[in-house]
Amino acid sequence: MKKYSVLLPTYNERENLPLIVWLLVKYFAESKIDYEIIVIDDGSPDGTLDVAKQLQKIYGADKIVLRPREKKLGLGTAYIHGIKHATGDYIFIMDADLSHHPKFIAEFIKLQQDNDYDVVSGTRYTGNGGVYGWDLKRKLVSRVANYIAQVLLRPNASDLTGSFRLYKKDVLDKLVHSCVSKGYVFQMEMIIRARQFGYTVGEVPISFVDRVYGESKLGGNEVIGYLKGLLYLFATT
Ligand SMILES: Nc1nc2c(ncn2[C@@H]2O[C@H](COP(=O)(O)OP(=O)(O)OP(=O)(O)O)[C@@H](O)[C@H]2O)c(=O)[nH]1
Ligand SMILES: [Mg+2]
Repeated sequence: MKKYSVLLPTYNERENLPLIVWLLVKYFAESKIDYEIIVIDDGSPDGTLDVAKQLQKIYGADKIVLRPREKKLGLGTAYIHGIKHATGDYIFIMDADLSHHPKFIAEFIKLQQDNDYDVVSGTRYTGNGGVYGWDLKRKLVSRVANYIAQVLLRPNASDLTGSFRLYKKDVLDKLVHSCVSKGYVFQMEMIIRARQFGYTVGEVPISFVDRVYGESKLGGNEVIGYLKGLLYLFATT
């Protein structure tokens, strides 16, 4: 039987974590799929880690695996840290803030199995995919970020900055270690590198819903970091 690991990076997600974990457990249990959920908390000041410990008591240490770090070290390295301990054959990466709904997991798994894809990427920008709850400015930032990357890098994937994806374990391993970026641009670099290495990428339309609880971490610094990373990739790939 195949096992799926879900990597959940968290920073100040104490309200969201119990809900996302409950939904994941429900889905995997109903589908009779073997799984583990790896929570990578970066020293959240809101006490997310304490919540995660409670969840571990409820669902068991084999299902909820805690891989905390001392402080906020960024998403890119959080994934590297998380997969070091992953025991699944396949790895889901998703946000812990409920923007990514576990109901789409079945479609990821099916598409991967039917085509033996190396990567399946959730996309907001084709088919039934979409974004809900963002204001115009935020939508524009996302669209423009995606568009510039499309023009410069021609990656053959419709949603480059999305972060709801399924990988074969060895593929993810190779990709994260070949990526140089640390911040938001990381997700885009992963897809670019996947193409570079000749991995196959499938896409599942997803609806992305803006977070209800907690605060956004997207600020001017992230936007500048993204543009820098993009130009770097443009110049080097
Ligand atoms: N471990 C860890 N997790 C992080 C870090 N930064 C963000 N996260 C988590 O990564 C996921 C995505 O971050 P978000 O802040 O939701 O980013 P976003 O979806 O682009 O923006 P908003 O939803 O508007 O905040 C969430 O689960 C965050 O809690 C970090 O430095 N370390
Ligand atoms: Mg979010």
